Amino acid sequence: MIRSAICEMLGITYPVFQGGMAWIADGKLAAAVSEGGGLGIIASGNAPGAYVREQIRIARGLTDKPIGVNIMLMSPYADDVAKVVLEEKVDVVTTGAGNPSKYMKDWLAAGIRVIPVVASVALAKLMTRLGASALIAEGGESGGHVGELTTMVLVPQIVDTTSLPVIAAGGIADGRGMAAAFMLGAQGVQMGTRFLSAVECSIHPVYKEKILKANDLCTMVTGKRLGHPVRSLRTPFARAYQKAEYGGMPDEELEALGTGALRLAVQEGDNERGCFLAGQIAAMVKQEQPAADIVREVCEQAEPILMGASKWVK
Ligand code: TUI
Repeated sequence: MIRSAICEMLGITYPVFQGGMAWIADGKLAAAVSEGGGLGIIASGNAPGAYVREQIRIARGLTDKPIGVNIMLMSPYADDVAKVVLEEKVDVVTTGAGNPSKYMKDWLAAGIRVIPVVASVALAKLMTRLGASALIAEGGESGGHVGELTTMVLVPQIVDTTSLPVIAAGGIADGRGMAAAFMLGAQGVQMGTRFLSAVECSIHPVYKEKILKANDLCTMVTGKRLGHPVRSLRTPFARAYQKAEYGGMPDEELEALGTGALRLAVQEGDNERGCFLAGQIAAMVKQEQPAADIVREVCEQAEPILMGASKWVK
Protein backbone atom coordinates (compact mmCIF):
# COMPACT_ATOMS: atom_id res chain seq x y z
CA MET A 1 0.00 0.00 0.00
CA ILE A 2 1.48 3.34 -1.00
CA ARG A 3 0.89 6.03 1.59
CA SER A 4 2.50 9.41 2.14
CA ALA A 5 2.12 12.53 4.28
CA ILE A 6 -0.52 13.84 1.86
CA CYS A 7 -2.83 10.91 2.75
CA GLU A 8 -2.80 11.73 6.48
CA MET A 9 -3.03 15.46 5.80
CA LEU A 10 -6.14 15.19 3.61
CA GLY A 11 -7.70 12.01 4.98
CA ILE A 12 -7.45 10.14 1.67
CA THR A 13 -6.47 6.49 1.13
CA TYR A 14 -4.34 6.81 -2.02
CA PRO A 15 -2.01 9.74 -2.85
CA VAL A 16 -3.75 10.31 -6.18
CA PHE A 17 -5.44 13.55 -7.26
CA GLN A 18 -7.75 13.84 -10.26
CA GLY A 19 -6.85 16.96 -12.24
CA GLY A 20 -9.33 19.84 -12.33
CA MET A 21 -10.11 19.67 -16.05
CA ALA A 22 -12.25 22.59 -17.27
CA TRP A 23 -15.72 21.58 -18.56
CA ILE A 24 -14.92 17.95 -17.65
CA ALA A 25 -14.21 17.50 -13.93
CA ASP A 26 -17.74 17.83 -12.52
CA GLY A 27 -19.24 16.78 -9.19
CA LYS A 28 -19.96 13.28 -10.44
CA LEU A 29 -16.39 12.53 -11.56
CA ALA A 30 -14.86 14.14 -8.46
CA ALA A 31 -17.15 12.15 -6.14
CA ALA A 32 -16.24 8.89 -7.90
CA VAL A 33 -12.52 9.55 -7.47
CA SER A 34 -12.93 10.53 -3.81
CA GLU A 35 -15.13 7.50 -3.14
CA GLY A 36 -12.33 5.44 -4.71
CA GLY A 37 -9.88 6.77 -2.12
CA GLY A 38 -8.17 9.50 -4.14
CA LEU A 39 -8.89 13.23 -4.15
CA GLY A 40 -11.63 14.20 -6.61
CA ILE A 41 -11.41 17.79 -7.81
CA ILE A 42 -14.20 19.85 -9.37
CA ALA A 43 -12.98 22.22 -12.08
CA SER A 44 -14.26 25.76 -12.23
CA GLY A 45 -12.70 26.51 -15.64
CA ASN A 46 -14.44 29.59 -16.99
CA ALA A 47 -17.74 28.82 -15.21
CA PRO A 48 -19.49 31.17 -12.76
CA GLY A 49 -19.62 30.52 -9.00
CA ALA A 50 -23.22 29.24 -9.15
CA TYR A 51 -22.15 26.33 -11.38
CA VAL A 52 -19.31 25.43 -9.01
CA ARG A 53 -21.65 25.55 -6.01
CA GLU A 54 -24.06 23.20 -7.76
CA GLN A 55 -21.26 20.75 -8.55
CA ILE A 56 -19.95 20.84 -4.97
CA ARG A 57 -23.44 19.95 -3.75
CA ILE A 58 -23.77 17.15 -6.32
CA ALA A 59 -20.44 15.72 -5.14
CA ARG A 60 -21.45 16.01 -1.50
CA GLY A 61 -24.64 14.11 -2.29
CA LEU A 62 -22.53 11.24 -3.66
CA THR A 63 -19.69 11.04 -1.14
CA ASP A 64 -18.79 12.21 2.33
CA LYS A 65 -15.05 11.93 1.56
CA PRO A 66 -12.90 15.06 1.03
CA ILE A 67 -13.45 16.94 -2.23
CA GLY A 68 -11.36 19.63 -3.90
CA VAL A 69 -12.19 22.53 -6.20
CA ASN A 70 -9.76 23.82 -8.82
CA ILE A 71 -9.86 27.52 -9.57
CA MET A 72 -8.62 28.52 -12.99
CA LEU A 73 -7.15 31.93 -12.18
CA MET A 74 -7.43 33.31 -15.72
CA SER A 75 -11.21 32.93 -15.51
CA PRO A 76 -13.29 36.14 -15.36
CA TYR A 77 -15.20 34.39 -12.54
CA ALA A 78 -12.14 33.57 -10.39
CA ASP A 79 -13.15 36.08 -7.65
CA ASP A 80 -16.68 34.71 -7.64
CA VAL A 81 -15.53 31.07 -7.36
CA ALA A 82 -13.01 32.06 -4.67
CA LYS A 83 -15.99 33.19 -2.55
CA VAL A 84 -18.07 30.09 -3.26
CA VAL A 85 -15.35 27.75 -1.97
CA LEU A 86 -15.28 29.78 1.24
CA GLU A 87 -19.05 29.66 1.68
CA GLU A 88 -19.20 25.94 0.88
CA LYS A 89 -16.15 25.26 3.07
CA VAL A 90 -14.60 22.82 0.62
CA ASP A 91 -11.79 20.66 1.99
CA VAL A 92 -9.15 21.55 -0.59
CA VAL A 93 -8.65 24.29 -3.16
CA THR A 94 -6.18 23.80 -5.99
CA THR A 95 -5.36 26.65 -8.34
CA GLY A 96 -4.02 26.79 -11.88
CA ALA A 97 -2.83 29.16 -14.58
CA GLY A 98 -1.75 31.94 -12.23
CA ASN A 99 -0.79 33.22 -8.81
CA PRO A 100 -3.46 32.83 -6.08
CA SER A 101 -1.73 35.07 -3.46
CA LYS A 102 -4.62 37.51 -3.10
CA TYR A 103 -7.04 34.78 -1.98
CA MET A 104 -4.77 32.82 0.35
CA LYS A 105 -5.44 34.69 3.62
CA ASP A 106 -9.23 34.24 3.44
CA TRP A 107 -9.03 30.59 2.41
CA LEU A 108 -6.57 29.74 5.17
CA ALA A 109 -8.66 31.58 7.77
CA ALA A 110 -11.61 29.38 6.75
CA GLY A 111 -9.53 26.23 7.32
CA ILE A 112 -9.32 25.35 3.63
CA ARG A 113 -6.21 23.49 2.51
CA VAL A 114 -4.65 25.35 -0.43
CA ILE A 115 -2.64 23.35 -2.95
CA PRO A 116 -1.57 25.53 -5.90
CA VAL A 117 -0.20 24.33 -9.20
CA VAL A 118 3.25 25.81 -9.58
CA ALA A 119 5.15 25.82 -12.85
CA SER A 120 8.25 27.56 -11.47
CA VAL A 121 10.53 27.62 -8.43
CA ALA A 122 9.68 31.29 -7.76
CA LEU A 123 5.96 30.59 -7.33
CA ALA A 124 6.74 27.50 -5.22
CA LYS A 125 8.76 29.68 -2.81
CA LEU A 126 6.02 32.27 -2.56
CA MET A 127 3.25 29.70 -2.01
CA THR A 128 5.29 27.95 0.69
CA ARG A 129 5.74 31.29 2.48
CA LEU A 130 2.04 32.19 2.21
CA GLY A 131 0.84 28.98 3.89
CA ALA A 132 0.02 26.45 1.14
CA SER A 133 -0.44 22.88 2.45
CA ALA A 134 1.26 21.21 -0.52
CA LEU A 135 2.27 22.06 -4.08
CA ILE A 136 1.37 20.51 -7.41
CA ALA A 137 4.37 20.54 -9.75
CA GLU A 138 2.84 20.24 -13.21
CA GLY A 139 5.12 19.72 -16.18
CA GLY A 140 4.35 20.62 -19.78
CA GLU A 141 3.51 17.01 -20.73
CA SER A 142 0.07 17.70 -19.29
CA GLY A 143 -3.01 18.60 -21.24
CA GLY A 144 -4.46 22.09 -21.19
CA HIS A 145 -2.56 25.18 -20.11
CA VAL A 146 1.14 24.29 -19.92
CA GLY A 147 4.24 25.79 -18.36
CA GLU A 148 7.77 25.75 -19.80
CA LEU A 149 9.37 22.91 -17.84
CA THR A 150 8.85 19.16 -18.07
CA THR A 151 7.76 17.08 -15.08
CA MET A 152 11.18 15.36 -14.93
CA VAL A 153 12.88 18.74 -14.58
CA LEU A 154 10.29 20.60 -12.51
CA VAL A 155 9.50 18.09 -9.75
CA PRO A 156 12.99 17.72 -8.22
CA GLN A 157 13.54 21.48 -8.34
CA ILE A 158 10.25 22.12 -6.53
CA VAL A 159 11.06 19.37 -4.02
CA ASP A 160 14.39 21.10 -3.32
CA THR A 161 12.62 24.44 -2.87
CA THR A 162 9.96 23.54 -0.32
CA SER A 163 9.41 21.54 2.84
CA LEU A 164 5.81 20.90 1.74
CA PRO A 165 4.64 17.65 0.13
CA VAL A 166 4.87 17.88 -3.66
CA ILE A 167 2.32 16.29 -6.00
CA ALA A 168 3.71 15.52 -9.46
CA ALA A 169 1.53 16.10 -12.50
CA GLY A 170 1.96 15.97 -16.26
CA GLY A 171 2.81 12.80 -18.16
CA ILE A 172 1.66 10.34 -15.49
CA ALA A 173 -0.87 7.68 -16.44
CA ASP A 174 0.21 4.45 -14.76
CA GLY A 175 2.21 2.92 -11.92
CA ARG A 176 5.51 3.46 -13.70
CA GLY A 177 4.88 7.18 -13.87
CA MET A 178 3.77 7.23 -10.26
CA ALA A 179 6.87 5.32 -9.10
CA ALA A 180 9.12 7.64 -11.11
CA ALA A 181 7.44 10.69 -9.55
CA PHE A 182 8.11 9.30 -6.06
CA MET A 183 11.74 8.70 -7.04
CA LEU A 184 11.95 12.41 -7.93
CA GLY A 185 10.77 13.24 -4.42
CA ALA A 186 7.01 13.63 -4.98
CA GLN A 187 4.58 12.36 -2.35
CA GLY A 188 1.61 12.04 -4.66
CA VAL A 189 0.50 12.30 -8.26
CA GLN A 190 -2.21 14.15 -10.12
CA MET A 191 -3.62 12.66 -13.32
CA GLY A 192 -5.99 14.29 -15.76
CA THR A 193 -5.92 12.52 -19.11
CA ARG A 194 -6.11 9.07 -17.50
CA PHE A 195 -9.44 10.02 -15.93
CA LEU A 196 -10.91 11.02 -19.31
CA SER A 197 -11.59 7.30 -19.78
CA ALA A 198 -13.36 6.95 -16.43
CA VAL A 199 -16.88 5.54 -16.64
CA GLU A 200 -18.03 8.50 -14.52
CA CYS A 201 -16.42 11.05 -16.86
CA SER A 202 -19.27 12.57 -18.87
CA ILE A 203 -17.37 13.84 -21.92
CA HIS A 204 -18.85 13.30 -25.39
CA PRO A 205 -18.27 9.71 -26.68
CA VAL A 206 -16.26 11.16 -29.60
CA TYR A 207 -13.80 12.70 -27.09
CA LYS A 208 -13.42 9.39 -25.22
CA GLU A 209 -12.93 7.52 -28.48
CA LYS A 210 -10.22 9.96 -29.58
CA ILE A 211 -8.33 9.38 -26.32
CA LEU A 212 -8.62 5.60 -26.58
CA LYS A 213 -7.35 5.73 -30.20
CA ALA A 214 -4.58 8.29 -29.60
CA ASN A 215 -0.97 7.55 -30.50
CA ASP A 216 2.34 8.78 -29.09
CA LEU A 217 2.55 11.89 -31.29
CA CYS A 218 -1.10 12.85 -31.07
CA THR A 219 -0.86 16.11 -29.10
CA MET A 220 0.44 19.57 -29.95
CA VAL A 221 0.77 22.94 -28.23
CA THR A 222 -1.01 26.00 -29.61
CA GLY A 223 -1.59 29.48 -28.20
CA LYS A 224 2.02 30.44 -27.42
CA ARG A 225 1.71 33.69 -29.36
CA LEU A 226 -1.08 34.93 -27.08
CA GLY A 227 0.82 33.82 -24.00
CA HIS A 228 -1.55 30.93 -23.14
CA PRO A 229 0.05 27.77 -24.48
CA VAL A 230 -2.43 24.89 -24.44
CA ARG A 231 -1.80 21.20 -25.21
CA SER A 232 -4.55 19.43 -27.11
CA LEU A 233 -5.12 16.58 -29.56
CA ARG A 234 -3.86 17.23 -33.09
CA THR A 235 -7.27 17.75 -34.71
CA PRO A 236 -8.36 19.84 -37.71
CA PHE A 237 -9.16 22.65 -35.24
CA ALA A 238 -5.71 22.56 -33.60
CA ARG A 239 -3.97 22.55 -37.00
CA ALA A 240 -6.12 25.43 -38.27
CA TYR A 241 -5.42 27.40 -35.08
CA GLN A 242 -1.68 26.83 -35.47
CA LYS A 243 -1.81 27.93 -39.10
CA ALA A 244 -3.64 31.13 -38.10
CA GLU A 245 -1.25 31.69 -35.20
CA TYR A 246 1.84 31.61 -37.40
CA GLY A 247 0.08 33.09 -40.44
CA GLY A 248 -0.28 36.52 -38.87
CA MET A 249 -3.96 36.52 -37.86
CA PRO A 250 -4.59 39.55 -35.59
CA ASP A 251 -4.73 38.80 -31.84
CA GLU A 252 -8.45 39.53 -31.41
CA GLU A 253 -9.41 37.23 -34.29
CA LEU A 254 -7.17 34.50 -32.94
CA GLU A 255 -8.72 34.87 -29.48
CA ALA A 256 -12.19 34.63 -31.05
CA LEU A 257 -11.19 31.48 -32.96
CA GLY A 258 -10.49 29.73 -29.64
CA THR A 259 -13.58 30.95 -27.83
CA GLY A 260 -16.01 28.16 -27.01
CA ALA A 261 -13.73 25.49 -28.45
CA LEU A 262 -13.37 23.54 -25.16
CA ARG A 263 -17.14 23.30 -24.73
CA LEU A 264 -17.59 22.19 -28.34
CA ALA A 265 -15.14 19.32 -27.75
CA VAL A 266 -16.52 18.20 -24.38
CA GLN A 267 -20.25 18.56 -25.02
CA GLU A 268 -20.61 18.20 -28.79
CA GLY A 269 -17.56 16.11 -29.72
CA ASP A 270 -17.08 18.60 -32.59
CA ASN A 271 -14.04 17.40 -34.53
CA GLU A 272 -13.86 20.49 -36.74
CA ARG A 273 -14.25 23.27 -34.16
CA GLY A 274 -13.62 21.60 -30.78
CA CYS A 275 -10.37 21.82 -28.80
CA PHE A 276 -9.76 18.38 -27.24
CA LEU A 277 -7.36 18.99 -24.36
CA ALA A 278 -5.15 15.98 -23.61
CA GLY A 279 -1.73 15.22 -22.23
CA GLN A 280 1.15 13.47 -23.97
CA ILE A 281 0.29 10.17 -22.29
CA ALA A 282 -3.08 9.95 -24.10
CA ALA A 283 -1.83 6.91 -26.02
CA MET A 284 -1.33 5.05 -22.73
CA VAL A 285 -5.04 5.29 -21.90
CA LYS A 286 -6.39 2.02 -23.26
CA GLN A 287 -9.82 1.29 -21.77
CA GLU A 288 -12.83 2.75 -20.07
CA GLN A 289 -12.80 1.92 -16.33
CA PRO A 290 -14.51 3.05 -13.14
CA ALA A 291 -12.58 5.96 -11.58
CA ALA A 292 -12.01 3.94 -8.39
CA ASP A 293 -10.33 1.17 -10.41
CA ILE A 294 -8.00 3.72 -12.03
CA VAL A 295 -6.90 5.07 -8.64
CA ARG A 296 -6.32 1.61 -7.18
CA GLU A 297 -4.68 0.15 -10.29
CA VAL A 298 -2.09 2.91 -10.63
CA CYS A 299 -1.09 2.57 -6.96
CA GLU A 300 -0.98 -1.24 -7.16
CA GLN A 301 1.26 -1.00 -10.22
CA ALA A 302 3.60 1.47 -8.57
CA GLU A 303 4.06 -0.65 -5.44
CA PRO A 304 6.21 -3.51 -6.84
CA ILE A 305 8.22 -1.03 -8.90
CA LEU A 306 9.14 1.00 -5.83
CA MET A 307 9.74 -2.18 -3.80
CA GLY A 308 12.03 -3.50 -6.56
CA ALA A 309 14.06 -0.33 -6.98
CA SER A 310 16.86 -1.75 -4.80
CA LYS A 311 17.72 -4.24 -7.56
CA TRP A 312 19.66 -1.48 -9.28
CA VAL A 313 21.97 -0.97 -6.32
CA LYS A 314 24.89 -3.41 -6.16
O1 TUI B 1 -4.33 25.40 -15.47
C1 TUI B 1 -3.93 24.36 -15.91
N1 TUI B 1 -4.48 23.77 -17.00
C2 TUI B 1 -5.53 24.29 -17.70
S1 TUI B 1 -6.37 25.69 -17.40
C3 TUI B 1 -7.35 25.45 -18.71
S2 TUI B 1 -8.63 26.53 -19.15
C4 TUI B 1 -7.90 27.50 -20.33
N2 TUI B 1 -8.64 27.79 -21.36
C5 TUI B 1 -8.17 28.53 -22.35
C6 TUI B 1 -6.89 29.07 -22.30
C7 TUI B 1 -6.10 28.76 -21.26
C8 TUI B 1 -6.61 27.95 -20.23
C9 TUI B 1 -7.00 24.31 -19.34
N3 TUI B 1 -6.01 23.68 -18.76
N4 TUI B 1 -2.91 23.70 -15.33
C10 TUI B 1 -2.24 24.23 -14.20
C11 TUI B 1 -1.11 25.06 -14.59
N5 TUI B 1 -0.83 26.18 -14.00
N6 TUI B 1 -0.21 24.82 -15.55
C12 TUI B 1 0.67 25.84 -15.55
C13 TUI B 1 0.27 26.70 -14.53
C14 TUI B 1 0.86 27.93 -14.10
C15 TUI B 1 1.55 28.74 -14.95
C16 TUI B 1 2.09 29.92 -14.48
C17 TUI B 1 0.69 28.29 -12.76
C18 TUI B 1 1.23 29.45 -12.30
C19 TUI B 1 1.92 30.26 -13.16
O2 TUI B 1 2.50 31.37 -12.64
C20 TUI B 1 1.89 32.58 -12.79
C21 TUI B 1 2.61 33.61 -11.98
O3 TUI B 1 2.06 34.71 -11.94
O4 TUI B 1 3.66 33.32 -11.41
